Amino acid sequence: MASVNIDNLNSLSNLHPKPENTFAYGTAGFRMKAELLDSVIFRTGILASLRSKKLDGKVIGVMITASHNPAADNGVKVVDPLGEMMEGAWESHATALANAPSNEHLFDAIHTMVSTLKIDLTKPANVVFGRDTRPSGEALVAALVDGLKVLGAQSTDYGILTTPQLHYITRCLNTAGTPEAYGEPSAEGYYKKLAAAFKILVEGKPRLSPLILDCANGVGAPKFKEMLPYLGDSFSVKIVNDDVEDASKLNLNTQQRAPIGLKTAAGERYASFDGDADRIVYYYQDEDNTFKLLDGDKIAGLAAMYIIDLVKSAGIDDISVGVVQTAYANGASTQYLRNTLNVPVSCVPTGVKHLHHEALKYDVGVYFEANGHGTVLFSPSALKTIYAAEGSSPAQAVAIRSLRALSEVINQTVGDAFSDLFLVETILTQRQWSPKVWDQAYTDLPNRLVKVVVQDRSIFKTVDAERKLTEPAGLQDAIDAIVLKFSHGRSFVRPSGTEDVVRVYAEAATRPETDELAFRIGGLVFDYNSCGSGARPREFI
Ligand code: 16G
Ligand code: MG
Repeated sequence: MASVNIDNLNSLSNLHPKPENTFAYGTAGFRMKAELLDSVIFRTGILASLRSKKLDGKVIGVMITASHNPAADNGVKVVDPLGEMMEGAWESHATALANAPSNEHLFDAIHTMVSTLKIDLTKPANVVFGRDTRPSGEALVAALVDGLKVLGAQSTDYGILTTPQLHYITRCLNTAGTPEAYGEPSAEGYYKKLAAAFKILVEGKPRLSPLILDCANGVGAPKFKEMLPYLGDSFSVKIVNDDVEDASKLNLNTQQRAPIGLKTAAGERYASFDGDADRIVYYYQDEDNTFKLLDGDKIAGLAAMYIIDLVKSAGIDDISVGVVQTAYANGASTQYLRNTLNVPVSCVPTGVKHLHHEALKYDVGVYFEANGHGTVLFSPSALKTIYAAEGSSPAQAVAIRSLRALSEVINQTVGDAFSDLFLVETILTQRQWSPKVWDQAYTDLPNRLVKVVVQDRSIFKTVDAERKLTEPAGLQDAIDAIVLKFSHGRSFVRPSGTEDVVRVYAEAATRPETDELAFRIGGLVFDYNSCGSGARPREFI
């Protein structure tokens, strides 16, 4: 069996020494202070090469970004050939390579992978990569390029991109020349595809007022501007928070209110991207000056409502629509989906990969996390039906054309803030709805998130899509006993996958009850077997 050239590995690896830290490939890849990432990214280059060789030379994507984290952080994620997140089973291999304490251990870790996974090292390796606007990105790309040299991968640097653009390009490259060809593998190809579909979707409808779009001073700003010429007069937008030169401004947004420095006014429509443009939320200001958030749950409800209608109008009756949420979905949204729209709703653990996987089970699977990560997946058989349908009336033909365009405007690889924006804008334009009308579908129950700093979050074990704790023993019963006392009360506790904390979610009929519930459960967790760390937060009851 071929082996890795050890001298080549040693000389390259010596340029990227591993610090003492321990690394873990988690829900969103490796993510931490940028200065700690050099060796991790170098080794991710090796991992991506091995993944490509394992998949017979298929193109693997690597994205350097830390999404919504502060500018001083960075991170890296590996993208599988069809643009999905890397297969879960490989996360432990990524972690093993990242933690090998010396060059010799790294050599051994590579060979362990080669033998256990039966990787043929003589196969070609093809990798493409991109990065967001973080200043640390350039040096980290250099580390990645060195990593790619270890196994002689062919690679292409796509420069600065949004995360979903890199997912799109990866899929395009792997499907080129097949019946599933996904588009031209470039940012330009991406703009053309989305813009052409959006133009079809809003054809003949009066334009809405301009959308005020906050780009969090991240990569979404330059990329959305790049797209504008392709949209022509089909869409009008005013971009704010587009300063990518001053890194300190990246992701200054705060939760559940308008971004700092943005003065909102009644009658306007707003949206915010996160730092790598794979998440979006909408909002508006009510006449009585209250800030109203239209989150991922609201987008899922809007999308499901519209798609169900469109399928009906198209005269297609054998396509089932389903929605996937997490435990964080507002209880009122789940009720609306189940009871008003009559769609099946599944609940899965937090993290895009879980939602994506579940959504594949439906003909048309709408998935969104409340925090704005999400998309709509059309199964191959649904697409076949949609493309074969002819319609027996002009109205049916229009609906069929819209369904086809919808499947093009929505990124099928991963949640994408740009596509989700065009999805929402399509529906609002078709219906001529203001955000307020959209918001009237249902009223959110008040909800509250509380972080509890604990000594060891790994002692918290959940089941039932993170809605119930099995450990520490007895804690779930204590939570249930408190929740019972609150009207429309619901609360769950789960360890974070990205931070050293345990998160408490609570909702109840009124704001004061919600706050009380959240802080009571927070206090309960903090005190339980003395789990809490540091001073007991004063707001805990
Ligand atoms: C990651 C996930 C996101 C999830 C969040 C939860 C991806 C691409 N991102 O950012 O979907 O909502 O983690 O964080 O999967 P938590 O475990 O700290 O609550
Ligand atoms: Mg993101």
